[in-house]
Amino acid sequence: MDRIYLDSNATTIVDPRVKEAMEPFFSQMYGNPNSLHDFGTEIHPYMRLAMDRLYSGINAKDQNDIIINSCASEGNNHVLKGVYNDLIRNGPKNEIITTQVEHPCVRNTCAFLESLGVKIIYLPVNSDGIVDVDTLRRSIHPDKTALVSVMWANNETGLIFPIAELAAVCREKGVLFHTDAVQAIGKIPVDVSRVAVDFLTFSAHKFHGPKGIGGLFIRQGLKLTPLLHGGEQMGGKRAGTINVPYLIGMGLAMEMAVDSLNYEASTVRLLRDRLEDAILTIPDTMVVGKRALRTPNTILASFRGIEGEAMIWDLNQNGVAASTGSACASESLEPNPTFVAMRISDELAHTGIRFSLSRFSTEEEIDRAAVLIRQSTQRLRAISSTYKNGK
Ligand code: 7TS
Repeated sequence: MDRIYLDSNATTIVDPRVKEAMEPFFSQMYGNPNSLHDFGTEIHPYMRLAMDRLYSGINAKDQNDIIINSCASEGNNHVLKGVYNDLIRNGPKNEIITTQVEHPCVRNTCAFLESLGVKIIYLPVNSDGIVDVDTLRRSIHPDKTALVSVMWANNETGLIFPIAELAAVCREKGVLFHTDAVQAIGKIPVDVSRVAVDFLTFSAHKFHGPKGIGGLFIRQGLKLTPLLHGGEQMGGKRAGTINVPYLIGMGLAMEMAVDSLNYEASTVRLLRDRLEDAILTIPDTMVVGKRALRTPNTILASFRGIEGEAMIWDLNQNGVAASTGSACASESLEPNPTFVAMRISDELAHTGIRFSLSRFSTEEEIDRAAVLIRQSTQRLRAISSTYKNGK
């Protein structure tokens, strides 16, 4: 039986063309790009091409910076801890604003900064599951707020936040704005020339590139204390020998992700809607967030009487890979942050189950998954006392 992968918000298959493009940089062109001999310098044009692809992928001008790093968790840590060092520890401000539904690498870094005395404001979400622009506007204290950090699209629900408007409020109030765009790149257009973001993070493995490499966009002229001190790589902004094969892969993956945006918005969206329609024919089921407000590939569903973890286990037994939300939090049986923020945990199960597609998902897989999901709910409800008693 062929397995069905519906966990593309956790990670994606590396596109075979990306893998092929990386190949020569392991054992043929393996020099350190900082070396002065040919082994080092012959790599430069390939790196330049990869960087150009990253810049044009998010429509960034050359005067801005994209720091290559190991993952989005690193990029997010860099922004939060860098701003802490630059504006809070050594400066006049003492507050960071974020949301209740950020990925753990933002929320837990904020919790760490809180332990150092920083005031963190966790913005709630509205009944649509997104942050209101007015809520942010009311929460900013221009003399105290050092940074606002709001994700572009949510990893659990796919809900897209009004980043252009949120960034504009921050610009107007003179406050730095960061967005974690991990779940937006390759799914919806991301254009830093139109949106006033100061910092933006992304990660190659979410758009069919390799794991272990990401990028941090920094708007021209902004200073950010490095997270890693050491050599002069990345102009002194991030020490450590760059992972050349992965950078080459990430550049191509970015170009292909942007080229595939129409396909995502049409075909992937249709497949997602097909699966969602099928899921919604199962009794006592809900999907979080309006379709039009979500990235085209994501469904967070809740089935009354069924905890997400139980269903993941059951589906996995039957060849379907899904998740409750962030794999980074999957050891703990905590409710999804979105469930808590939207106060929906009491109505249905405590945890939802996320199905996330990609451009590699097929119609045959979706139709097979729909049947398997229905069967799974029937099996699990037959043994669920909360379902039987609650009815
Ligand atoms: N930010 C968001 C919004 C994410 O979804 C993830 C990974 C990260 C940051 C971390 O990225 P990394 O490059 O450090 O791996 N999210 C998930 C997820 O939803 N399920 O598994 C991983």
